[in-house]
Amino acid sequence: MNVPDVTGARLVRRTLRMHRPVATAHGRVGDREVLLLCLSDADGNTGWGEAAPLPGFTPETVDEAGQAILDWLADDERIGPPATPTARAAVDGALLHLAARAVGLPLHLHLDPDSPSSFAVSALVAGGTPEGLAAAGRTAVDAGHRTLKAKVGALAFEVDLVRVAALRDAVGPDVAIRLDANGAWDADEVPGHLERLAGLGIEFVEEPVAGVEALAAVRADSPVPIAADESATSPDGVAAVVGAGAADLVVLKPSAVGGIVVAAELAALARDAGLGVVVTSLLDGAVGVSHAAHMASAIGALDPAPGLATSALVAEDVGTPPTLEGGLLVLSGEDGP
Ligand code: OSB
Ligand code: MG
Repeated sequence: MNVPDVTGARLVRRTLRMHRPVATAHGRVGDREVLLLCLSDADGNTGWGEAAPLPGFTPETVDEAGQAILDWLADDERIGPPATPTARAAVDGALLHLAARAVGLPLHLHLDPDSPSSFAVSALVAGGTPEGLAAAGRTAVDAGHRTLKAKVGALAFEVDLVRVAALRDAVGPDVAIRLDANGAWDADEVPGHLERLAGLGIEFVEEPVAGVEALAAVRADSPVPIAADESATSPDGVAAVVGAGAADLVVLKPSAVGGIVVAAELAALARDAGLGVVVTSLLDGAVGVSHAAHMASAIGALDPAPGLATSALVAEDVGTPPTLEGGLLVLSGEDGP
């Protein structure tokens, strides 16, 4: 990376407020504190980055991320990036954003001049009841989405099966539906679950079970493609997934794995092994979603559709996210804080 000459820095803490908590098999994701880092150069250009730790999905607290960013700022030599992933995401994001602003380009065009400024994204649809999930699916499809994602694994499987069947019924056969169990299902029950879900036409299931070995065992006979998410958050994790044949795809959340640079490395590792790559958000604020979206465009990870429509779930954001127009995410140099 071409490191810009940073002459000023500001770190602010903000609250990211959701319309309502998002239910996952690891618990609910509600309002949380995030950090925004603003770096500037001698010409007055600014670049923004975000650290948005999420308990259960990232190792550090927001205070630890803040300290790691302050340590990085205090280190005149800038020897290496922060070791905590969300702090690194903020630092690398702000540096790349600053470099793009300094040459007057939206970040994705700075990273790859031929990358597209809009692309289709998956919508995360929520609803504990079959009717609720079906209604959310219809709303998303009416808004233009052709890919939907639903969380499973927080309720009894029989309930999830009825929910997903209602969603399929509501949106018809041509809309892609992906599911995410966040590792919650019992290993011995997963094959039966996947057999029964397969009839509903499922694009893929994320982390049906926890752990690389368990994923590999499940994938060997799975009628549904398997995606690794929590198991693929580091180079070692992706290598283990690839080595064990544990997944057909990896889900990469730049904000959780260490930012744009690390996520691009993980994507390359996965692709070199023939795996698909799905770029998603960690229910990030506007800056994190924007950076993930610019990266997805720049590395051409646009099919399967990135899971980057999550700003619609945010009631009070930390800036202006990329806009959603008819199921497409539209990037500009203006999205961000
Ligand atoms: O497991 O994919 C996840 C958001 C926060 C924390 C974990 C996850 C998510 C998402 C993001 O589901 C949306 C998406 O992947 O489409
Ligand atoms: Mg997931």
